[in-house]
Amino acid sequence: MTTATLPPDFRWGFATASYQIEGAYNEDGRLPSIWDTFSKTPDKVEDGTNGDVACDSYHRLEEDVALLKSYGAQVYRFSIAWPRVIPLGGRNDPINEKGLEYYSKLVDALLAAGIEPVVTLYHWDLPDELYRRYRGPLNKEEFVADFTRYARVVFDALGPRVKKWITFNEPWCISVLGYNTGKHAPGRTSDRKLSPEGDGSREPWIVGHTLLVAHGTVVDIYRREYKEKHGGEIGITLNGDWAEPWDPEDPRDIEACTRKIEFAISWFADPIYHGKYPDSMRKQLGDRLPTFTDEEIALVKGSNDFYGMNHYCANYIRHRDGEPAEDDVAGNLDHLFEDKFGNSIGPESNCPWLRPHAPGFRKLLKWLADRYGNPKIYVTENGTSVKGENDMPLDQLLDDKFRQQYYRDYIGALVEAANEGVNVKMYLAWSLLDNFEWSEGYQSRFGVTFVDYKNGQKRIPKKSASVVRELFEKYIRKE
Ligand code: GBH
Repeated sequence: MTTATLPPDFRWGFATASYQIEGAYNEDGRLPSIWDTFSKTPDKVEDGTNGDVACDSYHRLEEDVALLKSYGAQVYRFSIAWPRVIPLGGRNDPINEKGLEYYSKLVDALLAAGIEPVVTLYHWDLPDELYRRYRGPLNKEEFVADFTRYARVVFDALGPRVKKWITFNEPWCISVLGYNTGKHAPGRTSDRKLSPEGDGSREPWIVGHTLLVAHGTVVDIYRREYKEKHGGEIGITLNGDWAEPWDPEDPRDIEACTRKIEFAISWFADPIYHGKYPDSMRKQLGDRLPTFTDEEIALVKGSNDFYGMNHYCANYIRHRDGEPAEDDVAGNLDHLFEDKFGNSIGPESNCPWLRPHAPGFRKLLKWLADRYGNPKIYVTENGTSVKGENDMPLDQLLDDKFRQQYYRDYIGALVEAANEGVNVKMYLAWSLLDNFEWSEGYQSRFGVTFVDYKNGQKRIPKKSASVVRELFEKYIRKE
């Protein structure tokens, strides 16, 4: 057991996202997002489900806040559904006061319960109309202008009460899953069996660029017009997992590990902290990777008050020989679960991509601190699904030993990183509730709370909820 501790100002809690929990897909003026459309397209979601009802959180605001309070959470991260607030999405389209009211009530209820809200502006539910009009972030000028107006509307409505803002959740996922593999909305890819439109070799880089410029633009507005009077801070959340070399003796695999993290994380973090895209990406992608104008990079560089970190797992990485494929987004390498000697990176979860490997969390925190000048880090997501959880008898499901161990190991690794000087100040477990797990539907559960979808979305705490609490009560110093 580690003896290291976390500073008294460290905060912890839970995270969710609008489309994954809210339901009420057509109520009080909400119009479809690209996820409504995508999930209702045959074969896009594994179990054929969607977010029409999800956890019904739109109708269970008080219940969810009470649940958070009962868990001892200090912070709750949720996202705002743009199509609730501006149903058509655009800068000249009407604002839906009813939509804003829901979030306003949620913020009030959290504050009354002594829980700090952390608000994500965009967790993937783009108004469908903006996709129809101009293909969303593929159109930089339109998207930046519309996102900017949306952000202002939200800052005006919630600003003084909300002190922590996240512009985008995981621009990598938005770009790559939405515009290269097509596994997420809007499902664009070069594979014509999957999508009638799309160019996976160009579009993800354009989309990523748009998201960076939109982030930088909104941060600039926040800092100039809101920061002083609202006293808050703003950043972006990036996903990124750890990489271990397949052959620890092969310098090409070691280099591939760095490249893998650069393609996943530094794609966005380098422009924000260093003012340029990574050399490894420029080298592989040439002019398919856009360039920043002077004006753009002035907005993007230095645009994080904190680094939002989503982290789940690790892979062994093996370099590939030869030229990368045109639509390669990973840096010409393979992601593996076993190394050269047959060692496994970690046990199976319920997600084909997720195998816990807690030492990678400490290593990645350190890597980020070293590369980006020890920024203030908020861990905005970390958690796991459990293999077969959906089919377990309830008592076994509620005593979620695999998830409890995951949190012990990962929160332990976080504490070690903090002890080594990494400036990490917040930790949010993913997720408060079992919820709509995107293209995996409801088969994979990430909650510390069981949601009984067959029984009116009834919530029942899993044991991991109290484990997370006990860990932070043990680790956070009192003074
Ligand atoms: C997060 O993404 C999301 O922010 C959250 O909404 C989600 O519920 C949570 O994770 C759990 O999944 O199989 O090749 O398509 C985590 C980062 C990166 C994890 C992409 C899944 C899929 C790779 N994600 N990855 S692939």
